Amino acid sequence: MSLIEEIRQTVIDGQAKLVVPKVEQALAEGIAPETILHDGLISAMQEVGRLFEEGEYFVPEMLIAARAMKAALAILQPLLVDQGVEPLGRVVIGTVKGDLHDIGKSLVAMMLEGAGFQVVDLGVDVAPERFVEELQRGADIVAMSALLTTTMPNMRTTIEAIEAAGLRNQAVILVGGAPVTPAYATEIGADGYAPDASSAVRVARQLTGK
Ligand code: B1M
Repeated sequence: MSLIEEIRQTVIDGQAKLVVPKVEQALAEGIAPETILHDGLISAMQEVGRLFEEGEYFVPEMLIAARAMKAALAILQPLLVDQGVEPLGRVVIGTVKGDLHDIGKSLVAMMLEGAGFQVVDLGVDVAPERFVEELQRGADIVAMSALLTTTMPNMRTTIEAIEAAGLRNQAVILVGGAPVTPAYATEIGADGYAPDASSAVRVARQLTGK
């Protein structure tokens, strides 16, 4: 088994303590952080999702796999995020109300930061009023993530709350997350959609002209 495959398997098995030295070893061997991220970590979470769908994994297994993924991400973060760049704009990001999935959202936040945006991460289960409150402090982009078909409608509710507060023209709205589609983004009145964290940077730059 290659080192990347070992990292992937360690995340699937939820062994947070084992994954950390393996990621450090991979970096020491000169494997690119992006390769570790995509082929090791993200690929592992896809497999965890498949095991959950097939009834082999339950919520506790998903949770410990997520912990292992986060432990590994903490090592990669400084390498994926450039330091000391002049901010391209301010982004307010969060996972919408009712949704506790934070890994994808945190990756998007990390990549945007890496590209030079100033990022305010509101966390998970973010109520529409919290997005509005933070937008009132000034932002160029409101970025929303949803991983559940049941919480996707809260993106629309948040956009409606932003409109009701008279702030719709202050910032562009970017949405994403596994169940979200470009058609859904258009339907709810978002300005942009991105399927993954690196596209989120591209779309954010396009939307803000940076
Ligand atoms: Co949950 N879960 N989960 N879960 N979970 C999914 C999402 C699911 C697809 C699993 C499955 O059935 N195959 C399924 C959703 C089904 C659906 O709605 N269609 C599901 C379910 C059902 C649930 C519960 C309801 C289970 C239950 O309790 N019965 C429950 C809900 C809790 C809640 O939120 N209220 C639940 C709970 C959990 C845990 C807490 C145990 C844990 C999350 C821990 C954590 O985040 N701290 C968890 C996990 C780990 C998953 C899976 C396995 C992995 C998610 C993940 O981290 N992926 C997931 C299955 C899967 O995704 N294959 C699953 C890795 C991450 C890098 O990818 O988040 O997709 P992702 O982000 C990507 C893109 O989507 C995109 O870029 C990211 C990076 O490339 N992206 C954006 C994301 N946000 C973006 C925003 C953007 C742009 C791009 O712009 C702003």
